Amino acid sequence: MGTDIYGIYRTSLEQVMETLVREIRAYSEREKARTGSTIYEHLLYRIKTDSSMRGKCDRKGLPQTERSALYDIHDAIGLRIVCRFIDDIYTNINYLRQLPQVEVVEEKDYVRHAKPNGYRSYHLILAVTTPFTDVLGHNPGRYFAEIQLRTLAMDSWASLEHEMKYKKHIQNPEMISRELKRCADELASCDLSMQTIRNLIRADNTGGKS
Ligand code: 0O2
Repeated sequence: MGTDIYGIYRTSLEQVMETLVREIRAYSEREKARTGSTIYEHLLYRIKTDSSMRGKCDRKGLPQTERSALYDIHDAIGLRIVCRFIDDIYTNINYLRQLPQVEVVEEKDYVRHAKPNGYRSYHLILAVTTPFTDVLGHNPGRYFAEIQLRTLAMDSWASLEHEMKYKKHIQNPEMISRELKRCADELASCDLSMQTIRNLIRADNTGGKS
């Protein structure tokens, strides 16, 4: 067995991830108490495996070092917030932006600007300031985390598409890509309809009270 690419920083990585998870869960609990509904359906998180990180270093032409894994590559820590409605994605993002010790260093809005294959998701790269040393030897340190935010529909599509990408014996890849894109667009249309329905219900409820 080789050495762990994260070396002595693995425990710190885990602590940073656990802190983010705790903050996001606490926010969801507060929102539930305030509004009666949760702000996301699932919260998933992982440290990228040693072999997957080594593979990513190779693909990017980087040496398999701690510095590549923790400084040049930004998704050693990955969280996925799966929401029921599109608006909830942006509500969660606004919350993440105002967290102390957190800076958004990169973002990609594949929700409003889907990838050509139909992939939809909002990606944020956060730099988290920590009371412990980072791979550059700085203290306070900076650790990166990638947060992916998507709806349940976008998430189910991405899981299936990801699985199919690894099936090497697809007979008609052009047709499959076209069909996957069509499904992604149909699901996006459903997401918009569900959002509209929720807005209508909320407007009715507000109207009833005034
Ligand atoms: P894994 O194993 O899921 O972590 P970079 O992250 O810098 O290498 P890129 O492409 O600029 O590359 O980043 P981007 O677009 O933000 O995508 C990062 C992650 O989003 C990917 O991580 C996937 O998890 C997911 N993703 C992006 N595009 C697609 C897509 O078309 N289909 C699916 N199913 N997922 C996608 P990794 O590192 O590739 O893999």
